[in-house]
Amino acid sequence: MKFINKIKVVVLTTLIALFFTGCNTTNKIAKKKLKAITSLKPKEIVILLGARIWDGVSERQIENYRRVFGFGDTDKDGRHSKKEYIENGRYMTPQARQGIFKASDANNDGFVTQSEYVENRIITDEAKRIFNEMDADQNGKLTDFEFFKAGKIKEQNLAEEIFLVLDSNGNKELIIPEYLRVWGKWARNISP
Ligand SMILES: [Ca+2]
Ligand SMILES: [Ca+2]
Ligand SMILES: [Ca+2]
Repeated sequence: MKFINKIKVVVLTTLIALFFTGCNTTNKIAKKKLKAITSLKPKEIVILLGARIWDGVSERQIENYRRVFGFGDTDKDGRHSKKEYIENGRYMTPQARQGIFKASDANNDGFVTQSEYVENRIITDEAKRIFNEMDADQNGKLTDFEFFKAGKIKEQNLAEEIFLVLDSNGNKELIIPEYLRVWGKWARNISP
């Protein structure tokens, strides 16, 4: 019995050691690969990809976003609660609304104010438009080939690194929610 326990401990220790070695190796690879991208501020990356954020949106469009915000703010306190937006929302799935709510709530206080909402709409609507421009076959998936072919980033190393970071699950193609998770942070000048 004691012998078995000893073996268990040895196996466990080895597994833990292997796990940490694995993590270290991954970190080293990530650091080694990401060289060109580290010379840029997060926001500079989306600008290279064509983002203009506040400069790319008309006063009329902003007004429209504010109006849409107002429809969801049923108690008119100037912010969306989780109940107002996630539970009582009508567009998309509750899961999608939860993701959007979390991304919009920039200061993480559990409410989305009108300005947080408007900023998120500006960032994501523009990001989706840029995604669709690059998605040459219009199938809703942006492959690494399509991304490079779009030619927004001239420097190949940098283009590869940007794609690598956007492609969270490493399958060499991006879908909109995956792409927006990273883009949303970059556009707010936060490292993903
Ligand atoms: Ca409200
Ligand atoms: Ca908030
Ligand atoms: Ca495609």
